[in-house]
Amino acid sequence: MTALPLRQRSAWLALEAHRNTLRATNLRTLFAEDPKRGQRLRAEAEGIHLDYSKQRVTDETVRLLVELAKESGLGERRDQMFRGEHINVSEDRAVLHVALRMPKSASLVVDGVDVVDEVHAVLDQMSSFATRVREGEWKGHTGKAIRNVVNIGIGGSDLGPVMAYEALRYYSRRDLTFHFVSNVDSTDLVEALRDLRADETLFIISSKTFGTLETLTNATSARRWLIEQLGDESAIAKHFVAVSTNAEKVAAFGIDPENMFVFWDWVGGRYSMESAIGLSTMLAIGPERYFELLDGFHAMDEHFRTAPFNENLPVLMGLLALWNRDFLGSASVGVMPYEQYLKRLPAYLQQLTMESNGKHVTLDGSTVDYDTGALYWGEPGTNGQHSFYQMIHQGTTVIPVDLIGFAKSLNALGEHHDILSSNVFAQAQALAFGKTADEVRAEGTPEHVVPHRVMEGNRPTNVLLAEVLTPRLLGSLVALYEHSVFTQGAIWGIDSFDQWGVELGKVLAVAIIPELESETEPSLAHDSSTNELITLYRRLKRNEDTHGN
Ligand code: G6Q
Repeated sequence: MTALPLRQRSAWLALEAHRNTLRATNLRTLFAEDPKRGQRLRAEAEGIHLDYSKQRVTDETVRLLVELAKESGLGERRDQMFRGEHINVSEDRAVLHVALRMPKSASLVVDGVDVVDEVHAVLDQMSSFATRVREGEWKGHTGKAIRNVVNIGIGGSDLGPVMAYEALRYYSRRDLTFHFVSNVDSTDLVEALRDLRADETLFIISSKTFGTLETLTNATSARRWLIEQLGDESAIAKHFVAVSTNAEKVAAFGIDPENMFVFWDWVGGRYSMESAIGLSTMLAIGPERYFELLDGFHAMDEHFRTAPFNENLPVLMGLLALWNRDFLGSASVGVMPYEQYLKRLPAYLQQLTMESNGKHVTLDGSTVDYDTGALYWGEPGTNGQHSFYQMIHQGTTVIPVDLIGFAKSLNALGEHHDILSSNVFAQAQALAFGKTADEVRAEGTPEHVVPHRVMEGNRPTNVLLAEVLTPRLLGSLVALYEHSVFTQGAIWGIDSFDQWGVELGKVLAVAIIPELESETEPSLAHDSSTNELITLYRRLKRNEDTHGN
């Protein structure tokens, strides 16, 4: 049965009417009228506790949102993903990152091939390679063990590895150093290599297509650096490995297919951190811990696949995000991990959410008449509190926030952790309940300052709380956000797995490169602004005095 257009579905219409009645109340009143609200509006899965009682919802909102998910065919679409159907319609591909974390004993046959067998064959290859490097058995060209690992990749081939490395640093080998080079800005590569010895350095060239200009440019310069340092082209064999779906291009680059770790076109770049793209993560934390990470992902996948929607953590998170976006008009979401090791999580989630759901047409190509993906951004707490939280508390735009906390620190030190965690709870409290003029006055505030100190409150938060950051927990947390994104995309009826806007960027610059490089003045046929900018750039580039050296 095809669902009606989104805004004509009965649950959508009911949610619009319901939203209008909710406008008359606020979180202060909702909590005052319902002392058990905080006990009830919560959910848990795989050790991640979600308190959504400080969202601007009631039981009725949640009931209607769950209705909307059902009416939109979320369950069927989820099952299609798990069956390996080509739900990425614009690229005609299956979407099977869930297969990357299935246990060896599982089986998923797609187009006649058991993809779980293929996944585990690569995991075995990665494990044996990682063990050899970690044990010092893999020798570099001059017979030295590897001490430095440099991952070269961009977008999905960088953000996952760097986020996971930072997140799991506590569990990583400290006698190995890890560097992540993504930007085609030469400074990124030059600074990463500055203090490294080539004979102890391993490069992982991570690129699904092996055709990405930034990555190939960095990889080519890294290869030149290595050959210059070691004086021998054959050194590449011991110092370069590739992670890709494209064996021909890897071979053409000069990397032995023996040193290649494959993945498949059914793994999207931003969903690839636990494919062979995670090789740097496995080198850092070792195969055993890497499998714990996969187990965490898989456990959340199973929860998403089987739990009823009203107890399903990713479904609830997705529905709340959709509620804030489409019914309360919030265009932006802040993600604030109160865990230093998760400092790159906001950047990772930014790609996951915005590249997946920043779409303007539905699966059949019709233009949407509702808002899709929000802007995601964030910083680790409590640093954000001393800068942009001002706007979250008192700005004219309501910004829902996910606050992510842990009950234990991996580096317990005096009272640091309780101070940190108190901020999670206090921020959620202040955002929800604010401060009235009377409360401000009661603090002895002079009358002319009172309006400035009033906080209107009623600002929604999710609080996600877990015991401690482990590889398993990280897997579950990332899968939680992945499936929340899926839930939203399924209701919006968009393709959350293509990225034509990103593809555009890959070709646009290529036309301009020769115009910047050309020795002779090129004839420019762009718009007048682009022509002027290119001409100015060429003039400034010729002006040797502007370097300051
Ligand atoms: C991810 C995107 C994009 C991609 C990069 C790198 O979903 O498609 O971020 O990961 O453009 O692409 P390659 O891995 O092919 O180099």
